[in-house]
Amino acid sequence: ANAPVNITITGAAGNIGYALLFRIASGALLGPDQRVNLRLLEIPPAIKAAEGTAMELFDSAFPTLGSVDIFDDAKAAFEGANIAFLVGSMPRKAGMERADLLSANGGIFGPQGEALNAGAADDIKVLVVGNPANTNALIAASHAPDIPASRFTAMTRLDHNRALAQLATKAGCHVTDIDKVTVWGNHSSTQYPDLTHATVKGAPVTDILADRAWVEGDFIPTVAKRGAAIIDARGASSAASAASAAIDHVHDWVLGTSGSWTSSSVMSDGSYGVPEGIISSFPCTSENGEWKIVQGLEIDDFSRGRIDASAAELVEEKNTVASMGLI
Ligand code: NAX
Repeated sequence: ANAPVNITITGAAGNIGYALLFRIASGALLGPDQRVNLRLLEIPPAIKAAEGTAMELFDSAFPTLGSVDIFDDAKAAFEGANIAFLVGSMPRKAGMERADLLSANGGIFGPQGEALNAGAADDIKVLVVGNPANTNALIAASHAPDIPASRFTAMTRLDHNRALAQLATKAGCHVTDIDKVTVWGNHSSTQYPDLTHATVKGAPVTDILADRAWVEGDFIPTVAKRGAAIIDARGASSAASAASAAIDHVHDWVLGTSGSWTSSSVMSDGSYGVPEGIISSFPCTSENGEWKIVQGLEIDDFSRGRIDASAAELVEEKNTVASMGLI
């Protein structure tokens, strides 16, 4: 069998962590033949809860689970990590100023970037889930000069999956019939879920795209505001669907997208006029463990405006954290 893969999960005792750990341990991430060692990073008040989760992982007797270790120190938690899910963060709370939000996250993702730089394995792949995910990923990347920036990604796969589900309902098909959906930009309300190139069973969705009232008045806002709708319905934020999307993201990154594309927030190289040096969502394929931005897509005027607006928000976030000395 292959050597076990070391996977560090921050915020492991939180809601998403609880859903994510069991999926990883059960083999959903890397398949039934790959053993995984879990390294859980939490803050001291949540260590006891993490220990409880570790007891349940132990009790599940998963054939693919190697070990479970718990840490409250980032340097120790990232030592030897091949994959890191950065889930724990300081998301925006009611009444919180933007500057306070970004500085609190700088205090988390700066040191975590340094710890990854110091001790992670050479093939480290990082997925940032904790919000504001794209800018948190940028902060971590900027504190890890020895790790290629392409290894730091942020999660827009949940938005992508939400877009697939909405389109499948509209088109009366299954999500597996759909291809070439893209989420562009920031994991925020400015994100642009784009159906311009989408196909159902290989055919373009021309009629659906012509229904601008549905695309602009229903589809885009439903996808972009789905997080709030879930909170409204459940009384708690998306957890299992977020964990599932995190699994999809890393699964496809490691094992490849085989012919199809997905949405991943990666370091911009200037493709599609998105400024270099921000971590923005693009249509991406993965081969041999490397994301590649799909090239050559035609961008119409409507898409241009939406992509530019979301990229502008990311540039503004970048400028704010730069002015605070966080990157
Ligand atoms: P919870 O509050 O349930 O869990 C967060 C956990 O992180 C807590 O156990 C906390 O102790 C831990 N934590 C805080 N600071 C830490 C640090 N410095 N090191 C290690 N652990 C730390 O939140 P949950 O519902 O699990 O959501 C986690 C994050 O995902 C939030 O930031 C949330 O906004 C974000 N989301 C991102 C999504 C995306 O699509 N990118 C969607 C779902 C979710 O909203």
